Amino acid sequence: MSRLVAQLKGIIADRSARIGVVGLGYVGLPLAVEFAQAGFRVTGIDLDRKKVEGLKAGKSHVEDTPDEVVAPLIKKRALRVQHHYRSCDRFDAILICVPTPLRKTKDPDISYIVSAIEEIARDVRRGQLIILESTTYPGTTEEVLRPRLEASGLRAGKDIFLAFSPERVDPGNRGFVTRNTPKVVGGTTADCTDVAVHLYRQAIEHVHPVSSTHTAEMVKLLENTFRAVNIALVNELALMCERLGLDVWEVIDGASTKPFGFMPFYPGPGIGGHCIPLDPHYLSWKMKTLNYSARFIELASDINGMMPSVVVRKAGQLLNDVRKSVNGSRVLVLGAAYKRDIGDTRESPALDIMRMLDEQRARLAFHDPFHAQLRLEGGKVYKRTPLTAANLERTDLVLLVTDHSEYDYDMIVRHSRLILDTRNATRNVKTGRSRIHRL
Ligand code: SAJ
Repeated sequence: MSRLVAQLKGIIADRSARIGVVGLGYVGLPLAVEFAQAGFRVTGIDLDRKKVEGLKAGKSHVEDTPDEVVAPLIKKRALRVQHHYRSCDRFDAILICVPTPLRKTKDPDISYIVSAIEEIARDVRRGQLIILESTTYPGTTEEVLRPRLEASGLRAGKDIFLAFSPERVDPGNRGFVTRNTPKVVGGTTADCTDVAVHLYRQAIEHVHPVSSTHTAEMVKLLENTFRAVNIALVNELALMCERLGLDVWEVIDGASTKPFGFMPFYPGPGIGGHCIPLDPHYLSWKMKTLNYSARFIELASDINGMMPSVVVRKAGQLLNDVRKSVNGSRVLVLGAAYKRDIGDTRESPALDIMRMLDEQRARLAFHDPFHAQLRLEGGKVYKRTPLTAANLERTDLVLLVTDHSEYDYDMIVRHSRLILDTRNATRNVKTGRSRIHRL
């Protein structure tokens, strides 16, 4: 082991290592908190001054990392925050957790990674460990981060240490949090992997080393492509069952009795969030540069992407069956978030569904426990409609898009004339089944 590796591992072990976390969103803030709670002095960097000022006041902007966790760490200065990159050379380890969105063309947008690494490279010094956590295509760490760091003349694996470790934060998951979600780590060299694993092992229960940064980058893309493709499979199964006159939910429940070799996914109104709709496109984009077409990813994206239209088509059919048109009908959309029990509406299919219904001139209303109002892409703002028996009874079609646990589904069915349930959320409601239609 080189003297530098031994030295870095030493200050990690005795917690004297200073840690910088770049990006204080739903990934970076919980990560910064874990290392601060493990006894390190941690500095969070986020360019959003409002977030930084809020954190300085002990206020958290991340649902899963509440004020009562953040405030004491800020108070005892175990966690500091800043809205600039000044003096990054004081950190012994820097973890980069910035967004990796898609452009409108569904091409990767790694501009946040590039600006972060260019700021870090300005102050890079011998002995630093830099780890990228943002989901990206295989090769990003070696092709984008490494050259910018080595422009300093320092060599990765010799003078500095470079690794990739995919984030696995599942918003709203109370069972799996940063500390107890296994962490995959791959470095530019064996020494890079070694020091990165050593760092994570101070704050995370299970760390799984892999042989390279490319491998670690690909692990994450497999995880989320697996989900996107399997969700698309059951969405297509729903379309098949509709044509076969079968109940797709019953078919999936039947298949789920198989104790091995099967894992249930469920149809829905489409896919939302910051991971599943986006991450697989990082892989298909990379493969295009290698003249390979990632057909599963493209097909999954097409099928998942058409589900909002399927829902709107079905809503139109149901209204037509009771001699009503979408135009002028009162339609109440229940749930705006992309999945149950959280407020996040990023890429939410509910927004697409509302936009299409609005275009067809439905008399649209919405309810979501996490949102008092909603602004659609075109700028139209909807105030939340109270979820009362009276409002349900005056609605022509109730469209269940997000199956929040707090909804009283018996009450909803009891007072609704017509329901399109895209999540099978009313499966346990015994009465009024004739008013319920599902995907
Ligand atoms: N969805 C379906 N049918 C399913 C499962 C999901 O339509 O059977 C929809 C959801 O409603 C949502 C979208 O797909 O709109 C994505 O759902 P998700 O459960 O994958 O939730 P995410 O986006 O929060 O995914 C996160 C991911 N975590 C990370 O990327 C670190 C994912 O890898 C996790 O597996 C997932 O949480 C989880 O298990 O809950």
